[in-house]
Amino acid sequence: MPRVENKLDVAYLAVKGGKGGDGMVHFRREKYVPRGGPDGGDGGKGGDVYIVGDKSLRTLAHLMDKRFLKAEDGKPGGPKKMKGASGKDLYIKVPLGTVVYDADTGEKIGEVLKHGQKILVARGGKGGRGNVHFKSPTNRAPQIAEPGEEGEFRRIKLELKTIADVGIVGFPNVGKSTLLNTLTGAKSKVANYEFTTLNPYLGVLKDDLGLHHLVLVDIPGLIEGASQGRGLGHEFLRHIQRTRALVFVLDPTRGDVEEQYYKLLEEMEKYDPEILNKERIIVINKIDAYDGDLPDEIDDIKTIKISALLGIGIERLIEVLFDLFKRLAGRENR
Ligand SMILES: Nc1nc2c(ncn2[C@@H]2O[C@H](COP(=O)(O)OP(=O)(O)OP(=O)(O)O)[C@@H](O)[C@H]2O)c(=O)[nH]1
Ligand SMILES: [Mg+2]
Repeated sequence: MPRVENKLDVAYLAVKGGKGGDGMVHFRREKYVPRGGPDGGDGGKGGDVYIVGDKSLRTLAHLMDKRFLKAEDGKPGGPKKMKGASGKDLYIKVPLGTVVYDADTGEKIGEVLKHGQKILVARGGKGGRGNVHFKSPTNRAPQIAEPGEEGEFRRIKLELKTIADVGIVGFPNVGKSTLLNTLTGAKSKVANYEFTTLNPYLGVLKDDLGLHHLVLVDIPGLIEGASQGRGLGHEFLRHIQRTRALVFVLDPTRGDVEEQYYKLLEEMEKYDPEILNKERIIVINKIDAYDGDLPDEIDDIKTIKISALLGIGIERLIEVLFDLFKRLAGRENR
């Protein structure tokens, strides 16, 4: 399957280091010394461009409208051998988990894993030397100085690594782990009590021919108040952010399924409204254990009724999952 690039997960930027300041052509001016020697100073160095990790960011959305970013130029040299000031470095903040590539060569430049970690992406130009450096026995009044060097130019691609294509979300004990296992043959622990799963668990779903695959992650159960940190809520919600699409697992034996869905959405929205931009699939599980009516649609999304335990409706779910990702890939390739 072509890699699906969620718009918030990839950004392309052109960056340029600041130009070095020009060296100066200047001669000493003193009273009674009509022709002083050269004293033109060096230009300052242009600023560098860095990518820097910021733990408060979750996406690259703040860079989507940026095309070209440049660090400050160095200042020119001055008289009396005065060196020009260096241009200020430019720091481009990105969320942790961002991988930086050279967009032209595809070469990986680095990966931002820690808050405050810096990766140099474009060096500023050196300042030019002033004419004070060009004096020689044969040329006591050099009219030459070096111009500042151009800053380095580079096109870069920033990519926020996701932990999985699909996150499986729902309240505790609704069958999320059972579903992951049924879909992928993973061995996430299943038990009839809440909070069986305490860490995200990954599984890989392959299509019939084994050509395409999707990585699914079983996320520990969310509860009301998760957005305020209840039940390790923040930890779990952070994993949800690092997925491209969500499968909501609703359990009719637990109560009204629409209510469950909207409560889950509410917790996600309170934590990070951008989670709601992810594609959603709604699954109603445990239909083998429930006799009542079930909605065919919730929030304008067709529900898929399944029994993760008995394998009912799973084929349909797999089709919907692959269709979704083909659609996303098509949109990205346009
Ligand atoms: N009848 C029935 N029971 C199911 C189905 N799917 C899961 N269960 C049962 O529901 C219980 C909870 O299943 P899990 O897969 O551990 O649920 P979970 O959502 O991962 O739970 P936590 O990790 O605690 O949030 C287990 O006893 C499962 O056997 C189903 O389709 N039908
Ligand atoms: Mg579980």
